Amino acid sequence: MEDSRIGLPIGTALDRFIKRFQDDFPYATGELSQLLRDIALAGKVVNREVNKAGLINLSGSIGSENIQGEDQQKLDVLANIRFIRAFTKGGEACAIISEEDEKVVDLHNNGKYIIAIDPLDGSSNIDVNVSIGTIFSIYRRLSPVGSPVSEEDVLQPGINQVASGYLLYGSSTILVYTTGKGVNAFTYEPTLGEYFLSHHDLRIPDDGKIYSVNEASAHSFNEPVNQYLEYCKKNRHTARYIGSLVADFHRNLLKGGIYLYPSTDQNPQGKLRLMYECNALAFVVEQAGGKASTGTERILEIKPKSLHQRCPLYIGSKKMVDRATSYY
Ligand code: AHM
Ligand code: MG
Repeated sequence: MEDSRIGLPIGTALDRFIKRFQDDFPYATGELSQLLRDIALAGKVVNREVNKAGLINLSGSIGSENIQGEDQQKLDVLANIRFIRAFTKGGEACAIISEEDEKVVDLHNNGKYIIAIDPLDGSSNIDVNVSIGTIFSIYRRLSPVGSPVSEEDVLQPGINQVASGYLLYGSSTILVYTTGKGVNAFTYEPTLGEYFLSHHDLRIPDDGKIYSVNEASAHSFNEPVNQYLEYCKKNRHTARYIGSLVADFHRNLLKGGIYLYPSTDQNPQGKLRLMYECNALAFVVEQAGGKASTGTERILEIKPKSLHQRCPLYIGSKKMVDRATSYY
């Protein structure tokens, strides 16, 4: 099956695809391509560890807590190490913002890119064989190479992303990313150790019937959210909630749907993190024709004030996000 628009067939290996489109990237020096390769490679390593987690007793808590006060799972820590190692060796990134690290990881090199990453999202699902994922954003540094990495470099709004995406370790492992020219997905073939183009120029359906929200918190949702949930029920929508953002998002991307994590009494700003969860998926969904909002504001336009800032998230099919936010 040859895709006439890009001249590359479904089944093209990731590396070949990246090479073919390298010149389309902003600045096109090959470093962004290399970063994507680094992410894909570290993703293979994490995929291997995720797959054997039950076997070698890697899963479960190690008793320490990360800076959000959440239980840190062993695989969270491992995934963080794998990705940071890949970026350190690669040399294209100068700084990393990670869910697992309180401060910016400054690599003290001449790299031009800043990475924001949630190395293993949905980690409470590891022990029960449910899909989990890695979420990443890539920014260009604003200060000149050679100078220290500045706060400006690190706290950039999502609209500045040059690439973003995620790896979903699910029934199969898939890498989905955008460099601002549509969204492509590559399914991992473990026996060959290679990713192949499986979804070219992904478009999220404009409308859908699936809504994904942790409704156990409905008592503390604000009125507009509950009004929208009422609408979903009256209009025979379908509730689907895995509890792994990447997995819920990916299903909705393919089938049409909306994912909501509004503010709650426990998490007044919402639970999800702007810099390494919301922005990356917001860039992907917009590139696929969907929308991402806090309820009142476009996610990609928020100017971050801190590394681990949270925000409410409404993300998915355009018409569903428009309807959900219309109650505000
Ligand atoms: P994590 O980064 O600690 O894994 O938390 C983020 C996860 C998302 O993947 C998921 O959608 C959400 O938290 C589930 O939260 P809740 O259990 O409150 O419904
Ligand atoms: Mg997370």
